[in-house]
Amino acid sequence: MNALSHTSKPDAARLALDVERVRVDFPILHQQVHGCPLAFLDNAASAQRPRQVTEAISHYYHHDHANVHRGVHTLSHRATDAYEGAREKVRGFINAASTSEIVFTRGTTESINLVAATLGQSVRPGDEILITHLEHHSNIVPWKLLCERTGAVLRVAPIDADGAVRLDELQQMIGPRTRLVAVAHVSNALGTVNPVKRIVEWAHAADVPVLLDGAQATLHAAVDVRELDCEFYAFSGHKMCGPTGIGVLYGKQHWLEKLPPWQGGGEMILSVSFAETVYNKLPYKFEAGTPNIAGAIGLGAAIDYLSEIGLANIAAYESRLLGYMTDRLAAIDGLRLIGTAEVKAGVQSFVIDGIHPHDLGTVLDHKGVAIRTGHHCAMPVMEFFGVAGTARASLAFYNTQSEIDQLIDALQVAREILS
Ligand code: C6P
Repeated sequence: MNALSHTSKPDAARLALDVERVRVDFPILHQQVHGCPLAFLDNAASAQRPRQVTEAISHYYHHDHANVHRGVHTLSHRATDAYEGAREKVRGFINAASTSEIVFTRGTTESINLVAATLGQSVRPGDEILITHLEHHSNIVPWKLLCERTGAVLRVAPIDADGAVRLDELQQMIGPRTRLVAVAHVSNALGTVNPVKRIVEWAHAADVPVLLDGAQATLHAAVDVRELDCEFYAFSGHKMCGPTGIGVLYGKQHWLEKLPPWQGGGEMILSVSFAETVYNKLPYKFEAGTPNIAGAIGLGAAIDYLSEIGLANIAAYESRLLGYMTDRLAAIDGLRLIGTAEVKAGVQSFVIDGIHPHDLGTVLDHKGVAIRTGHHCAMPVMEFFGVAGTARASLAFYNTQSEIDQLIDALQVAREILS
């Protein structure tokens, strides 16, 4: 059962994660910042890489690098095998039916733009794209651009004071003009986990496809695209212990087949003449140019790593850690939690009366604590809560309770200095 699901909880008796053992794999965590041990609590912006990922990348560059799908020589075969092997790992990780459904991109942003650009070619004036108020800019701006290009209308399902989507309203907004529902699986600013399976069911009842922005989901729990039944699922390697510059667009095969190609160039064609171009089969139709081979291999290594720890173990561990962090934050005088939905993953935003989040972030940095401050590329969320920005602590499975204690101690110091 999907651990980000609203219907099941992992079996606590089966779960175990030895955090001290895990931390050995992350050299970057073992350093001092401003004379204090680093407490890295900015994982929603980008998670850290274990040794296994960086070693897989350097092994590839030291032994196997060549261009893929192009050479008859040994190194090109090895590089192709490693690259396509990574695609198979991604397929297994999200339980897609076929590697044809796994398109490598630069990340979530590019994956969403790919769908907006290609699906957009058949969108007509008056058609509607439905998103929610808690989206990251990457799941807002491509749709706004599409609406400007086509005369379509962007509709936005509201959220409530806890930062949960108002589901009754969302369901009612799906109608005969809706061409796509595009929602975050997990909100980056609030940590809200959307009940995406239910949203997909509502959309499908009206024959509407669904794109899920999974940027903040894949590090925290198992994702099963066949169980979710979404048409598209977008995510980024760097948010799940893989490299930057690599990401994935999952698309159901018949949807990817009917979408036109996006970028043109080498690799995405079978034959080209000045009169006619025959496009390559899936997924290569959407992978123009030399791909990020090392990035894909690194992402494959990250998937191996996460799978070995076990996504159910990760979800259970993080859920306990998030509960501890939220309770301790809530006990601080003058601190307001932003994002208190019932089902959450890995993230807690907050503001402290009279203190600018950037000042807070700077004092925390001097205590070795890395958090993100600002609007988190989710300005409509900030506007809804009436704040210019928040401080946001975001967790990964290698964080510890003592790092959260360090955060709380640093916040107390910040309050004394800044209040
Ligand atoms: N959020 C954060 O600090 P890219 O940059 O393409 O890898 O991911 C974009 C993106 C899309 N959707 C969601 C829900 C996201 O959280 C992000 C990236 C980072 O919250 C950087 S702004």
